[in-house]
Amino acid sequence: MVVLKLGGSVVTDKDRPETLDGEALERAVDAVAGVDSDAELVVVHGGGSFGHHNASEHGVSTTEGTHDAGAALAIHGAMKTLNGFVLRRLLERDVNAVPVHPFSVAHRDRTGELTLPTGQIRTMLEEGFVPVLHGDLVAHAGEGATVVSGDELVAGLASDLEADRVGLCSTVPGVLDGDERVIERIVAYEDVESVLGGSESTDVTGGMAAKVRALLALEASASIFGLEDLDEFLAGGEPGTTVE
Ligand code: IP8
Repeated sequence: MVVLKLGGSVVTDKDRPETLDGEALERAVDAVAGVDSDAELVVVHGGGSFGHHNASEHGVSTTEGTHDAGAALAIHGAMKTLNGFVLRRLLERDVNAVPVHPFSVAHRDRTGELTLPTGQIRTMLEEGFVPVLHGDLVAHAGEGATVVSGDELVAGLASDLEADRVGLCSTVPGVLDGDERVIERIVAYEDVESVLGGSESTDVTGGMAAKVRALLALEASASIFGLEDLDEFLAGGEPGTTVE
């Protein structure tokens, strides 16, 4: 089973609110459409220019929540709009894609720990669907609703569904060293601490340091790569940086 995250900044135009990067999105869905229809694949996409500006407008982050239903609807609605665009393009290419909206199923406890049920996703996979999740809001005990990033969903899905492989399709070709070269393999955070920063550096919003730490904690082998390498990853290759 493969979990693939399409970065929000890959498939949207991050500089313009609620605008797709049409060409990049087409390229990404073409690659997904090339996957053998028997293969089990879960897709998660981020927000990019959808969701993030609504969230910051309303002062909502992964830790600061809102109790205002209007704000919640604006943020969740933006993410659902993007999810609709992604799904439509996948369906146009005969990918059996169906939506899963985390706001309806997941929650955080008072410590911020995420619970994401996956029985429905497992059943969708068994029935031949490709579940497509997205960064979203989640109900958060004591906070109202807070943001859950696509990266956090990927980590939860990969361990719960015992994924064999995890791919993060990003705007960069991998984790870069000080000379902008792709680091091929990371087995411990200390390997990259000098380029990504110490473990005390604050990075709750999905920067590269947070991604690497989350991927190191997984059983599955994970790859971080750019859009040009998505076909290779989906064909079983290990482009970009492998985190194991
Ligand atoms: O782009 C963000 O998801 P991400 C979701 O994966 C919202 O961090 C609602 C801003």
